[in-house]
Amino acid sequence: MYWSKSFIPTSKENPSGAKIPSHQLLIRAGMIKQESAGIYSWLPLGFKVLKNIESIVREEQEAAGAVEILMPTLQSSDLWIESGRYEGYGEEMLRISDRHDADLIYGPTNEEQITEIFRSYIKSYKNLPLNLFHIQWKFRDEIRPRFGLLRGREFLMKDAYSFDLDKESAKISYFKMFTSYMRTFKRLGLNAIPVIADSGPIGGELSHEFSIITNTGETEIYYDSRILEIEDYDFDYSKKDSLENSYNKFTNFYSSTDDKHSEDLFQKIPEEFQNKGKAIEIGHIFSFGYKYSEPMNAFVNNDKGENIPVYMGSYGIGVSRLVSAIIEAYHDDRGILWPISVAPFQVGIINLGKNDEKCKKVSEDIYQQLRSNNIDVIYDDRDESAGRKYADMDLIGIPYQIILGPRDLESNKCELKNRLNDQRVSIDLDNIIKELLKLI
Ligand code: 5CA
Repeated sequence: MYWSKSFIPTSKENPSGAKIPSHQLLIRAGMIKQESAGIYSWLPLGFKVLKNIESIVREEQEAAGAVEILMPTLQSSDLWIESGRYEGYGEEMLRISDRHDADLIYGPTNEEQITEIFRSYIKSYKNLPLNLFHIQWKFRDEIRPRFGLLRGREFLMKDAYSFDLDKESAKISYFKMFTSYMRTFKRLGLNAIPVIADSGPIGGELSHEFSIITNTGETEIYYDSRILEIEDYDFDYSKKDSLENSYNKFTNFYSSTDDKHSEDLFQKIPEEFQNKGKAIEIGHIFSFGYKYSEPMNAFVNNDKGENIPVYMGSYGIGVSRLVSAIIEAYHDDRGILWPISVAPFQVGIINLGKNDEKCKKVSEDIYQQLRSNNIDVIYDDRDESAGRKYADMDLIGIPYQIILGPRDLESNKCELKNRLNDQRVSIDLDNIIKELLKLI
């Protein structure tokens, strides 16, 4: 992408009303634009990051055996009356009437809708287990939308729903999602902590939140810091033992949200590992059994011919919230430090000799070489000062930056800067692709 032909409205000013770094930086880097409270447009750079996160989430859901569908944003309120949640969900739910006075709601979550799909087609244990997911916009009329994408009203969620014959096999579905979440967050550059959680309006006995520690988090969690040292991402989805081992490794250490916290258990952790911190919840999983299948009549025949309700769970990841959460974890005073896996571009080219023909030619040449090697690159070809170009490239957080100036070119060299550690190395122009391919 040529910077001059893209649409990246960066700004030096901190937007008024944006209180936390991710919100400020998303606006300053020209990634999102607020349209009304908690509702945003996605500008090119923000949209690219959102899509990158979505791809990783999708790949890991599919690896764990979940199958993608797409449900509508608008749902019939009849379904919610059937499940018994229509009244209880309260003012967070946006209710709409169409021209025929039919009552609709803008989905804040999809348990009812998916149960309706399931019961329309599946009647036998032979089709179980099944896990269906979608990545779709949700609307929750939050009383206090704030912190940009962290607590929006319209937000993108990945939600998966599992269907099993009984509680025992539902455990395997839960382990699969639990472990796949750990892998997903690792790939996004995040050290997520699984935390025993309250199941709130979704319901059920077993529930975990996945949180990252940042000093701007909205909730507080208590945890054993040894949980952050576990490196176990090689489990085998086809083997129950392997999944259960991995699940146990993480859950054997104490961790809890505020409302489930037990000071007695916490005090049993050796003192040097006792930790408490502000956290952002990036995912939440639930096993709630028959809460929707019973009232909504989602029954299957078992191998004895008995008709029994299907055992369900649901598994959410805040895809748009993750854009902010990653920035909270990765930024400095100059801007964003994207992990390469989600960066809007992997490499940026800064041409410092805007009136120098040789600089222009070499920049263009390197740009084309990177593109033909499938490296995602942005070339800052604008008629701007060196200072502005450096500042903007750091603000938008491009991980590897190639800096081309007339002086370096005389000796056939350029600079390669690593945004994360700020190191700069001088590299022979002929080696630049080889070096980048090693890094990316
Ligand atoms: N149906 C279940 C799981 S599929 C569910 O709705 N779970 S949830 O309420 O916990 O939401 C799932 C994830 O969506 C949360 O972990 C969080 O990361 C994200 N999320 C929830 N509310 C918001 C919001 N207002 N703004 C941005 N992300 C949100």
